[in-house]
Amino acid sequence: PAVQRIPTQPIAGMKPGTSGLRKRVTEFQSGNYLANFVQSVFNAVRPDGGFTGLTLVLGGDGRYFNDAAIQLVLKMAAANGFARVLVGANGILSTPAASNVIRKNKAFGGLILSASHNAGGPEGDFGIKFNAGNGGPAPEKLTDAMYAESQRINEFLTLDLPELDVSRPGAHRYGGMTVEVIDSVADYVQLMKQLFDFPALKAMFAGGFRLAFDAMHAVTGPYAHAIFEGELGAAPGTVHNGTPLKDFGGHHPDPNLVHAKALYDQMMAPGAPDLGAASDGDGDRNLIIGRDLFISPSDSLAMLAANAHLAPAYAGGIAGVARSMPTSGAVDRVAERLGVPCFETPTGWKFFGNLLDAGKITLCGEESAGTGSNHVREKDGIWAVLLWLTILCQRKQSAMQIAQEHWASYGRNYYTRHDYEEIDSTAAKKLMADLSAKIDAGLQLPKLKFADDFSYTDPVDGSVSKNQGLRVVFEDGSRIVYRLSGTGTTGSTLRVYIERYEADTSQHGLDTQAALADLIALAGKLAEIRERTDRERPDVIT
Ligand code: VG1
Ligand code: CO
Repeated sequence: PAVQRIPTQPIAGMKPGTSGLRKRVTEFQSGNYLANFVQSVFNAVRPDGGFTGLTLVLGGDGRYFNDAAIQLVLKMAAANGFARVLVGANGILSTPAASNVIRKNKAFGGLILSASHNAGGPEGDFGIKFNAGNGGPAPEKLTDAMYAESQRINEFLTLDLPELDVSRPGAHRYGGMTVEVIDSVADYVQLMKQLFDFPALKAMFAGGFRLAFDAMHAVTGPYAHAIFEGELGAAPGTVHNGTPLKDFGGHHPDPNLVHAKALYDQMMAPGAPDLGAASDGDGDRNLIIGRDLFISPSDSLAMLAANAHLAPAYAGGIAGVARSMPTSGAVDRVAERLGVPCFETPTGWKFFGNLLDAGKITLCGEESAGTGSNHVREKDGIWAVLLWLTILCQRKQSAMQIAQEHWASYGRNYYTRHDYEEIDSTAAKKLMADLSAKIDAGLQLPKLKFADDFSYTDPVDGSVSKNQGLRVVFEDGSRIVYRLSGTGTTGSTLRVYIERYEADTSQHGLDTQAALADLIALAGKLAEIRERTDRERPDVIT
C-alpha cells in the first residue's frame, strides 16, 4: 500500500518528562495524540539518510492501550521507512530487556511503551519513550527536539494495513518492512546468565534459601518466573502476582513501602523468607527487604557497590559509580574507599548514559528504587535482585548482617523521601519559586553549608541541565532536597528528600523517621509545606 500522509495539527503539552511522555490513557486515545507524538519522535531522530536499512525495537509493559499503540507504531514505522522492527511477543518487553535487545541487535533505537510505576487501566496512565542506539533513554537534547517537532507537526505518515498478529513468533512482511516477533524473555535470561553465577545461586536455593518476589501484576512476572523459579529452582510460589494484568489488578505497580505493603508485612512476620524483593510496572525498579529489615534504595546502591566484586561480571572491580542528586551519599563513601570516582547527576536514568558509555562508571542508581550497571542502559529490577542474591550467597550472611556490617564500617545515612501527590500545580510551582527566592536571598540557618538550585554539567559532552532541585546542605552533610516530579500526570507531586549521616554505631538501630524528625520538621517549615499544600502529612513516605 502507498504511504498515507495524514494532515494533523500540533497538540500542546507533549513535553517528555523525567522518563518519556506520560499522560492519561484517555488523552493518548483522543484524536491524533499518539500518532502526533510518534511522528514527532521520528522527525526528531531521523538521520540524514532516513530510516532505510535501520532497525527499531518495540515493546511495552503490557498495560491497557499497549496493544493498540503497538499496532499504530508498526504502521507508522513502516510508513516512515524502517527496514525492520523487532517487537516483543504480544508487544511485551520490560524496560531493561528492551535496552538489551537494542544493544544486542545494534538497532537504531527503540520505542518503549510504559508509564512505569503509574497506575494503569482505562482511567490510568500510559507513556512512551525513545531509547537511542546505546539502549539508553534519549538525552535532553533529543527530548527537547521531540517537543519542538510536536509544536510544528502538520502531518504524520502511516500505511493502511491490517493488524499484525504479534503473538506469532518469527519474521513477517509488513508493508515494505520486516517485523520480527521475538521472545520477550530469552535474550534477557541469557544476559543475566553471563553476569551471575547461576549454578551457585541454584545450589543456594536447593539448600533451602527462600525468596519472595512481588511482580505486582506487572511486566516482570514472566521474567521472574523464568529466572527465579525456572533457572534457579526457587520454590513454586516464590513469585507473587506473577501474571501481568492490563490494570495491574487496580494497584500502583510501584515497589515502595506503601504499594508493596503485603511484601513488607510478610518480611516482618515470623517465618519470613530470606529475602523479599519487588519490581515495578516496566521492570526497571527494585525494592529490597531483608528479614526484619527494609533496605533503603540509597543504602542498597551503596551495599551493591561495596560487594559487586562478588559477582563474576564485576570481579575485576568497578570503574566508578554515579547517583542522582537526591540519592543519599552512602555510595559516595563506598566510592571513596574503593578509590573510584562518584558522579552526582540530575534525577532520571538518561543522565547516566554518557558516563556508562564513556566507561567512567560501572554501577549507578537512584533513591527511587532504581539500580543498574553497564550491562544495559536502563535501571534493572531483576538484575538488582540477582546481585543481592549473589551477595547473600557468597557472604553466607543475612541481609540484616550485611547491612549492619556496612553501617559499622561506613556509617549510616538515614534517609527518607516524603511525597505530596497531586497537589495543586500553581501552589506547587509557587512553593518552589518562593523557596528558590528565599535561597537566593541567603538562608540564615545554624550550621548551613550551602543552599542552591542544583545544576549539572555533563562531564562527557558538556551539556548543562539547570533547575534540577533545591538543596539545603549542612556542614555535617545532612541535607534537605526539594523537587517537583516529572512523571506524574495529574496536578503536581512535591518530593522532599531528607538525609542525615550518623557515624556512631550505637545509633544505627533507630527508626528512620525518628532519626530524621528534626530535619523533617525544618523541611516543612522552610517551604511552608502544610500551609501551601493543605496537606497534614505526606501521601507516601519511603
Ligand atoms: C521518578 C523518580 C526518578 C526515576 C523516574 C522514572 O521521577 O524520582 O528517580 O528515574 O521516576 O522511573 P520523578 O520525576 O517523578 O521524581 V520509572 O521506574 O517511572 O521509569
Ligand atoms: Co519503571
